[in-house]
Amino acid sequence: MRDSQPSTIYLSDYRAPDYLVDKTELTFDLDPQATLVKARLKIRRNPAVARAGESLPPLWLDGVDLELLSIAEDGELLPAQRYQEGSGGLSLNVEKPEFELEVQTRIAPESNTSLEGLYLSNGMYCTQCEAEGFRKITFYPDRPDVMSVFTTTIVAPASFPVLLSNGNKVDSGTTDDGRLRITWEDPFAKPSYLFALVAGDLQYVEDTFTTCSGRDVKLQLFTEARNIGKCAHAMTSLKHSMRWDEEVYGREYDLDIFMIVAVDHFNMGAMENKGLNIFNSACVLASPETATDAAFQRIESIVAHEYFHNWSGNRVTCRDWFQLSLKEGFTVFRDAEFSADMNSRAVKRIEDVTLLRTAQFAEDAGPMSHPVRPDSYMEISNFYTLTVYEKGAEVVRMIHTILGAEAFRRGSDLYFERHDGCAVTCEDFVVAMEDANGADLKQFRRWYSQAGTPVLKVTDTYDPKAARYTLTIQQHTPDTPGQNDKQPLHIPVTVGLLGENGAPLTLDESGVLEMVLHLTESTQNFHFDGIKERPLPSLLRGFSAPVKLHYGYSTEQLQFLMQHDTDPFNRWDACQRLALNTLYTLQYQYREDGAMQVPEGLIQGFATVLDNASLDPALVAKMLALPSAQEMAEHGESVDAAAIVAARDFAKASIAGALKSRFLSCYQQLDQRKPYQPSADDIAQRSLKNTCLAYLCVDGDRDGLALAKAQFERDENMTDVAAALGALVEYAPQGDAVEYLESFYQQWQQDTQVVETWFGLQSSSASFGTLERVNALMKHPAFELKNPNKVRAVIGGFAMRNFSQFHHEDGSGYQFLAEQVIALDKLNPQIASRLVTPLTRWKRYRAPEAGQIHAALQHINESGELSRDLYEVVSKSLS
Ligand code: B3K
Ligand code: ZN
Repeated sequence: MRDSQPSTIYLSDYRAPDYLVDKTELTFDLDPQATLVKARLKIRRNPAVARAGESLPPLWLDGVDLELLSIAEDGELLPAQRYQEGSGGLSLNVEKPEFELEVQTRIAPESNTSLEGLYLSNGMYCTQCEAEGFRKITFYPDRPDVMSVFTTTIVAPASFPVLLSNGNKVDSGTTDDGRLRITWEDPFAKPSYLFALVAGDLQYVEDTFTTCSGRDVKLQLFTEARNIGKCAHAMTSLKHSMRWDEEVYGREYDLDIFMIVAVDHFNMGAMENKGLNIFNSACVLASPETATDAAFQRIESIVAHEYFHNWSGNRVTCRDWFQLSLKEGFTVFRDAEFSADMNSRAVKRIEDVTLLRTAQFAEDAGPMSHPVRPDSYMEISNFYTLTVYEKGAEVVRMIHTILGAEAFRRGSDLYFERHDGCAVTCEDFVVAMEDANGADLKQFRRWYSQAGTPVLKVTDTYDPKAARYTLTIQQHTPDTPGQNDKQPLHIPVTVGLLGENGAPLTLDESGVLEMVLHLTESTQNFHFDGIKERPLPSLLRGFSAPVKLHYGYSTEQLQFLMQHDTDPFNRWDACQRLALNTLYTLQYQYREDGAMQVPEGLIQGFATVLDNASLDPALVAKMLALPSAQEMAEHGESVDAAAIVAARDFAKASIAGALKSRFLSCYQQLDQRKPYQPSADDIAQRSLKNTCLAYLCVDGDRDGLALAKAQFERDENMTDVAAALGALVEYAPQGDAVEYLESFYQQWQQDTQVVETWFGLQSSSASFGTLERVNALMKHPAFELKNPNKVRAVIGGFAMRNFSQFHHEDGSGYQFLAEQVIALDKLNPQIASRLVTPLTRWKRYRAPEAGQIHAALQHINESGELSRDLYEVVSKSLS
């Protein structure tokens, strides 16, 4: 436990900066243990807060893990009494309103395992500064509302031929002692969190993009030589993103060069540093032989996300970190729409909603629950959450739904024009949307400040005489830590009505078949006139708001919607509801007397879906996938992990048995040999084919396993190979599984990304990924506790994607995770704090598990001094 509690920072305490930094000149003399950093800063009193005749306040410079070598003002070394070095920074007594400060510090990138600031990855120097990493590089007002023009000079031995930073290269040469020296200048003022530096022995691929105004932009993707063949997909994705942002948002790229660098050691997916994006290798490198379709699609969306930040994040940035969703929610919405345009819109929506329902709703209902714009934090790194990102994107999507596409574009144009070059707030975004359209989003703003997932209860009545159909919708948002008595929200509910023959009914005299209901009261009635028959409502189409919706659909009604709804998302949703209802029944039966039986309704429903040749195969694959155990745990109270596992296993086996011949013929029909393309159509076909394969292998079916073995050995592309290997690992006799895994490893041991896939397949396998095997994987020579991807694959795969083994009744999974979190916290607090998430949900579980999980959390809490990151999550979870 800590001696002193880390302090809490409040949004309400925000003050504009006392000083501005007009110019920042940095010089790095790179060395693994003793990098010298010289920072020359042109500083002036912020006129917005200055008062006539005032005495000048001290200047605060953030600084962490820095060795201060010297500090000078206007060329004169400062005496010790002019400044005080304290924990987290340095305070300088200021004597004039404008001056130049020169600070020299020494840092040790090689010892930096937090992967924040300047660090080494496979011998390559790289940086990660968001949110507060720049203070680990030099003393600086490390806050996003201080925007400065940066010039960066890098000096390094000749064994580091590639030296990169933001902006344009303006000078290069060699020093007297033969080292390389390169200077970069970024003409756009930016906050320190967007600073980046890379130095290494790297190769690159290059392309050109001609912008809408006819400027040529050089595009370069840097990676270690062994990965140079894996860059094509990211480059194509980048060009698609650049064109899309011009066409859909009117946003043109601004510098003459755009660079991406792939790095193996990275805490998250990627980072949008101005002109020099740095990516986790797994989120940028791909080839058909080594990457799955899911990886191809992830790369496309992350490349787009980081590129889109150039406007939503960099040109217009956040005033303070409470406003994080201003850039992240908006940019996630932008990248989701891009992916929807490039691939299947319905499938993209289904994937995003699944993530929201499984993980964001759980966050909203857990101890770390916070609004899209949090009010307080101890450690900002803990607030890069699904709530800020995914729910934040839903909030932007709802504005889009409420205003309509054209009005939304007017709003975004005004937002970019009004705030270009500024650090602003979520409120500024909403005001721009209102001002551009004369709209009123007063009540809507509550989405930014109220935490928790709203629950909608819908009932209906039909009056045949008056031909009037009425929907009554009630809303309620549950209390969350620190927030009680929520006010009603403005919730857009998109609806359609289906007639008895399945055809859509017109909803008003204008003949529309779908409309947005604006729910603003706690309880509200919506009337539809001229309705000649009792309709079946299709509610919350496209998941028009991030809420839980209850309407008493019968099994027959859900089957009807699965067949007839014109909204593909709601077809899938009807199928999910049917599956969830079934799984709850099975869970109940399992607890009662263990005798389970899958109702005919679900099997019939699945059969109809498989037989419907007109459906997109990717949508069919999604419909056939049972809700995950994690999602079931999220929907339930007093969660019984064993019952969830038993219910899912039983349902899977029953469906597999009943529909075996259908799965087989569908598999055979789709198993066409053709060269790999990551196109939407081909991805859709492979996803349905491999869904069928997984069902065919359930319970070790010999015919199914033979198909999987053949597919594995054909070795055509990683999507098919990994799907086949996954099925074999799960269902083949364990001795065989070990052999397949070994031959796979022999083939791919040199490829970092494939080895990560190999780790993840094992640790997340319900039958194969026992704690014993996971412990063995952690001793494998390819495992590295200092590499977040390996940690996520092995420990994360087990704790977050292997429900049955992690929740083993002896509690060993929880103890294991606690030990790993304690060890990781000493190396990389951000990763430790993420990984502890499954333990924070202890209150949802029933008695034995809840106690065991709580004990594991207590153990972490008592293990010694925790990082601020981990302390915040653990202490909030225990309280
Ligand atoms: N902005 C970065 C995230 C930085 C996370 C720092 N802990 C990536 C992104 O959202 O685009
Ligand atoms: Zn982002």
